[in-house]
Amino acid sequence: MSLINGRIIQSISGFFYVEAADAVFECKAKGAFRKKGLTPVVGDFVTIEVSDDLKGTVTDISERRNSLQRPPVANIDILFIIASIDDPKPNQYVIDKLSAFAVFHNIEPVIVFSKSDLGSCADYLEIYKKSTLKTISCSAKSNEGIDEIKSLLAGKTCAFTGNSGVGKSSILNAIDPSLALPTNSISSKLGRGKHTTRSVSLYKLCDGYVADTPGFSSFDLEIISERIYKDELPACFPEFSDFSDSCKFTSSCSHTADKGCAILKAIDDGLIAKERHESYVKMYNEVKNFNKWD
Ligand SMILES: Nc1nc2c(ncn2[C@@H]2O[C@H](COP(=O)(O)OP(=O)(O)O)[C@@H](O)[C@H]2O)c(=O)[nH]1
Ligand SMILES: [Mg+2]
Ligand SMILES: [Zn+2]
Repeated sequence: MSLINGRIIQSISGFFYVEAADAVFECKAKGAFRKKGLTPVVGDFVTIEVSDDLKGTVTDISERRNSLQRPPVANIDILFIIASIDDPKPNQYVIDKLSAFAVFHNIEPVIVFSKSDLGSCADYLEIYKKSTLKTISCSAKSNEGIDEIKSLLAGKTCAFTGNSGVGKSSILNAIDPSLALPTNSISSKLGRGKHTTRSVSLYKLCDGYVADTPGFSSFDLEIISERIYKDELPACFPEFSDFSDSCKFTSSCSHTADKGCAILKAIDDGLIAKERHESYVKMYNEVKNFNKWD
């Protein structure tokens, strides 16, 4: 018996597949986790007790940097938010909501404007330039931006999200043709149905990991259902941080329309994009009645 450290890369009906010491071990979780209400998830860094050939028990779970519920996955470094410049057109509110969610969970959002061969994303880049969020213009057709995405993937655990049809599968295929993911796919819908039990996996891609394939379970917009409370929302818009402590009535300022709001002034001064603030206000109005004690 020996203890080794590894990472859960797949979970299927009670079994956890742990990559450790250049092998994959089929593991059960030790019973004590259940008493604590703790379930290992894909992406967890774990210690396993290896009994015999490639079988073992998860005995310890390292503290998670973040974790998502749908799909259940932990320790994500980057969320690639894909929005196509055309067919379908970008929905800025969706981009801002997803990026706010990522920031909230301590995940770096990278906004990818895809299908750059169909048009210019200059106007969007202008909006996001002041946001401090990373943006990439890319095309799976011309390969623009693909190397940049690759370089971000290296050594990281990532997830791709975005509406169906924006080109997620095409981008992943451009990064690694051996994935051969179906594109434009009804099959992705079929796949989704087939995988309703949601076995989750991490795939090796460019010296990094990608959570699932978008073929059957991208984050889509489901992740939005998790709650952010109104006092936590300003911090989800990184470009607000230089200003949010300077409002006249700091503790009560909602940064929506209040007198003496430093965020509103920064918009007037051209330091924060008004389009980003519009998304903030919209989100604020959605969450303002949530109470932590509900
Ligand atoms: N013009 C153009 N079309 C693309 C590009 N990437 C994907 N598409 C097309 O957009 C459609 C949806 O692509 P897909 O990768 O399946 O999107 P997904 O649903 O986000 O995985 C397909 O018809 C692709 O051929 C691109 O960079 N340029
Ligand atoms: Mg797809
Ligand atoms: Zn304010």
